[in-house]
Amino acid sequence: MSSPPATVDGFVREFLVNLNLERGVALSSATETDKYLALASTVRDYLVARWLEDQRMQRADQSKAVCYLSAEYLLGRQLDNNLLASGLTEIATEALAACGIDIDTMRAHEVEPGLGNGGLGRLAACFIDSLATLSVPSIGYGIRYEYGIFRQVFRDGQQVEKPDAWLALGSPWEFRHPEAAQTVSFAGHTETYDDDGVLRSRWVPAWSVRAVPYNYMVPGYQNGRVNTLRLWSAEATKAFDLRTFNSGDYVEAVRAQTFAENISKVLYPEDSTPQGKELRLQQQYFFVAASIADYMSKVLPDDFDLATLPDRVIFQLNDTHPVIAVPEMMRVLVDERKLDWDAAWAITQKCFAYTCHTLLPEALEVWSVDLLGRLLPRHLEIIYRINDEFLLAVRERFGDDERRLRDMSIVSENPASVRMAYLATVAGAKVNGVAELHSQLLREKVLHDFDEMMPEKFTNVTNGVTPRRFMRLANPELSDLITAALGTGWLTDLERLRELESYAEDADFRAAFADVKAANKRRLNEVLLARDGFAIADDHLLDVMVKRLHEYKRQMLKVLHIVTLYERVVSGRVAASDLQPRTFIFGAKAAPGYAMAKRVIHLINAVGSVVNNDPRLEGRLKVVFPPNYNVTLAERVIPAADLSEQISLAGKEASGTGNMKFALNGALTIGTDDGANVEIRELVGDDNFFLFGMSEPEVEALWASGYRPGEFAQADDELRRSLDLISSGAFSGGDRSTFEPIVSNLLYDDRFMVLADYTAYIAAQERVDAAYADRDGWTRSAILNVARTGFFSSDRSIRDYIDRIWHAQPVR
Ligand code: 9GP
Repeated sequence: MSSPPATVDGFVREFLVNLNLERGVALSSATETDKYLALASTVRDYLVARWLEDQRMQRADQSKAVCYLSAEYLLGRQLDNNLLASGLTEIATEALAACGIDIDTMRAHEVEPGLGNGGLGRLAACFIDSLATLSVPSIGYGIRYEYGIFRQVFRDGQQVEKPDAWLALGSPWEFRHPEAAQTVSFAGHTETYDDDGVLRSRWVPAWSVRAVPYNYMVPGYQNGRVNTLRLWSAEATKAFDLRTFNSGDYVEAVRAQTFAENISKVLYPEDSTPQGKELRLQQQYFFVAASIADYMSKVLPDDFDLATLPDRVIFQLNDTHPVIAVPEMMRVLVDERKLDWDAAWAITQKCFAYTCHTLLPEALEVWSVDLLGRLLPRHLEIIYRINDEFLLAVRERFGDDERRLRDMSIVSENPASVRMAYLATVAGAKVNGVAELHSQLLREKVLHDFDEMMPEKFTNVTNGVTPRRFMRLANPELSDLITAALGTGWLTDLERLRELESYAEDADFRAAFADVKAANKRRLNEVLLARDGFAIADDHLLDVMVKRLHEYKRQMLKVLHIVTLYERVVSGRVAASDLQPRTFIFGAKAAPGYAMAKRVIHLINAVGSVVNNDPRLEGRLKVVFPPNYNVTLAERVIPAADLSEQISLAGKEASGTGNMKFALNGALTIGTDDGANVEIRELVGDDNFFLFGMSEPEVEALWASGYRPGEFAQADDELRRSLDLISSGAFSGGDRSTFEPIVSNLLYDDRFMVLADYTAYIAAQERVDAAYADRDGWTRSAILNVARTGFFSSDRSIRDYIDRIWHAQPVR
């Protein structure tokens, strides 16, 4: 099969064929949706020949493949990315113009698939882009949620969640493959049986669903490679239970169908605490069981020697969500393929590797033995056996150290539960954290006993982001400026940005760089005006905090900064004219069940409406909080930012990836020594980064000595005034109760120690103001941020995974 001719005429022809034959409409009567869908089909047509060829090669090829198992992929819009990857952007723009269509309206028409919560899901999307760009044989496996991350709207300043019906207009980038469906079973019981003299166990499940795959193309950047993302959708095994239906009980028949389909109905909108437990475990098992069965049946020939499986595949576990794949692999090898336990375990231990993405204990998933036993009884048996054998090994190594045996046990008591991170650590060939500090803390704290026993398993791979989406597509003007300076090639070799260092000393380049930033602010304004009806002033420092709303990320510290500036002016201690004009942009979704996070959203909006409308500020401070922060909005906000807020409590943010995107787009960071901030600061230098706050050891020491937040409020007048102002009802129409829970939490509880870092944060913000007053100096620092952060390309992360964990090879 060959692709249509890569010319404007060829593209026009293909587009019209798709519009006429697939959509069944003429150009003159086509709606925007018709045109968008025909355009997407056209782009697909150009990619499909390569895709089929790559699939064929991957099947035929003996080289090792990476199966990336992730419950989330936060893909962002596809059209522009696929045009860029296939080198068709210009041709498509001209071809559409010839048909009287503006490509920007097509871009705007696309609904992004929000199949992830935040950083973890976006990282998975960056990684599959890099895997394709580096020509690594790989497949991404996940879930095709019918509803992605909820759409956030604000009502009276408070978050309201709306369903995200991203499939409503059709989904032109996917290919449904019912013929490749797998059956995934649940519940029931286990039994032993005599298999030709060998006593074996087997699982007799109670019910099953069909897992139907949808394939997405993942094109590499202009290298002709197209990998696959395979997302599973749950369907009832028989669409309608005919017998029940014929007997007249169609309600019951439909109920069965709904029950099955629920499994892939909705992305769990939780960032770091597992909830909705049973359905979530169903989702996890559903997609990993389907993926393993898919891989084993599609790729491996019938006579395959399973002992060599580790030479053919590595399953990368993206956080604990897919870890149930470990006992599933054991079940397949032992129960279905009839391997003995030791042989199966030796294979399994080489076929998995585990990435941990958190340090928060509540984000390390734990499943109750009761639930596991009900839903996956055979898997529970297998986990018990893995644990028994592991504890024997611990005993062999450390003797009867009861503390160690208790703390390292995969199955914990009271309440009886399975620690999935421990299971992954015991089973995985490698365990990695996602930034240097995070990996170090994993070894020293969260998984310390495991590190003592098997230090060779632990490694680090610092996260990265794809420069194709987050520089070339999000910031075309900066990309053009860089290309004018360095020539092409830097988008796939991001360390080349180093060559920009000398340009930081070139006044013309600095002026051009500043012009790009100004243009990006105008581009952001276009979006904000259209979307939310407001815009930011040109001369304001743009101070941005966009990420999930979580107490550990400390949006409250940012709020206290704003309230402090406001209080200084309204109390008359500072003249408004002495303020550095600033616009604060927030973007954040809170998990629907996370009350404190939702209160903070309410407070940000409330502070915004007071600050934005108080004439005493003379318009010098503005707070904007566009709802529904997503990848599409990130692509506009990040390139426009001057200041990137990365202010989590040290030791709590595993890595962050937003921090990298900002630095690569020339924003300066104000940040704590946390996650990948540490590496950003080391690379850009202290002069180009605003560091503040306690280090991780200081945090630990303060916590151990007994954190008394009230003492910090006593010691800092401005902090007390700001807290008092919030408590007084100044931002809640005089009602003192609305935000009282936030203030008392900060004063009496707060695990995330906002008040302890307040004074240092305010001082650092003053350094920001002073630095911004020298605009040319600021621009120099911004250029150095871009020049020195090429390390954070996800291509480099993938190379690190290849070298340190996968030992797979690119196949060109
Ligand atoms: O919180 C981490 C974030 O710091 C990291 O950048 C991201 C990707 O590695 O993963 C997040 N973790 C989770 O979402 C849950 O573990």
